[in-house]
Amino acid sequence: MKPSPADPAATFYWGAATAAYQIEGSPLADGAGRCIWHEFSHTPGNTHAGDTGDVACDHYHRFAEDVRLMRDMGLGAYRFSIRWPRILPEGTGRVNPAGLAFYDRLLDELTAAGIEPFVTLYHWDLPAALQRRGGWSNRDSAGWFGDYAALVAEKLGDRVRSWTTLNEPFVVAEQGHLVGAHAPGIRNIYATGHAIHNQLRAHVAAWYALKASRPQASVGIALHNAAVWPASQSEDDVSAAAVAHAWHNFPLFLDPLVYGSYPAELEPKLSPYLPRGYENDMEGLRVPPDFVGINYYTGYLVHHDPGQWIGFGAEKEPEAPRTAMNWIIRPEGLHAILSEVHRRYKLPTLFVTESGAAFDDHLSNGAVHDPERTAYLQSHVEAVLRARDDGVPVQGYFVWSLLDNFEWARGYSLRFGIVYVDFRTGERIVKDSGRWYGELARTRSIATP
Ligand code: IFM
Repeated sequence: MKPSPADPAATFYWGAATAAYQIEGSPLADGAGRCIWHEFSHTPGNTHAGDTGDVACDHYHRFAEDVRLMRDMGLGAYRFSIRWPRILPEGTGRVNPAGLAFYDRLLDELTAAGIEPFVTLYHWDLPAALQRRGGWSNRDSAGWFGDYAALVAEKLGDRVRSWTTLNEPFVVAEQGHLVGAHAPGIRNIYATGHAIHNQLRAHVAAWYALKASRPQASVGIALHNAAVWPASQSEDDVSAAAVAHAWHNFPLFLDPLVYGSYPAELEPKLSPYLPRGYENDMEGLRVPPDFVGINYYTGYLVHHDPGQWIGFGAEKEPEAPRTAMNWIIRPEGLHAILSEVHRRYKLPTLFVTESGAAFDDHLSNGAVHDPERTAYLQSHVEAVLRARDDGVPVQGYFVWSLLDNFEWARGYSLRFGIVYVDFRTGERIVKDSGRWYGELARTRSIATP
């Protein structure tokens, strides 16, 4: 069902999601600056087979074709991200008009196709120039991000109602600053704590900037989630699962934004690594978002593990069904996460901003038969609809991803798309799962109470 322009909340959005660095290619075209993923992926040894986002899906040149594809599939919404250094090559200061013009054309195409844009401001491509100044470890990062948000809102905000500030700030902090498997490739627990806290401050700065420029805008944040259950009912495993949940799921960011404090289960472990005097920021962080975006892929069992700094480990579960990412398939966890977000915060709107799976796809005779992905999507959509029936105000579902794309450190070795991309020619082929999802989007309209 197409959204009603008069009342964006009166419909349920069936959409698909992407991120700039993963699909656009041409990262330095027309005056754009380097981002941290450009530098990270060009550094030998950091990504599968040395893959980079230099070409990716060439969406930078094929965006009009991609919008037509979504329109023809019947999708009502598209979640994409803006690449900060396309617009501000050094991250602050000098504006690159050609970068703005690209997103302007994309928004025009979407508007003409009747597809609702859901814009994410930050999906991991920090301007490299800002990393040289300390990146998310620098307290000034909140101001840099707020200024960028204000610029985008002013220049592009006339066609955008729904803004996501940050995508998965937990993954930025953990994979980028603790594990070092993602850009900027840091392994420092203090940098991790600073990245968590400063991204929260940046989200709030952007929230105010967007509201100042576009008072009607709906502003939220998209958060990483993996459902966890204790491996046993022992006290140790139960409390390990509570810490795991607080650490990598929505509470790490929503507790500060809604209640002005870090989750109680976590704060004793986390506080030594947060910036000194972080307590003084907490009241200012209490700015409940208009919506929360739930990114959900997997769930697992947790046991107590004193050998880990955070005190938990994952059970092996050899029999559990998995995707090509080796992630366990647990649709019931999506229902559990949505239900708990609603119970704990009572925010007006939730979206599933990412949901999907990588499988080993093959193109044969011009078709991609991917029944596992269709089954995965079907079971997760059912979990969402059950949550809605229970009264959880979920307003949309975005498949990750529209296109096969650059899967970060895993490069092009994993395919998440509902549309197959031939990376030699750039050709797009709608997979069977894409046909199934398009049919759902065209025919399944859901009224909001
Ligand atoms: O590809 C990523 C995306 O950029 C963020 N969320 C998880 C996806 C699959 O790993």
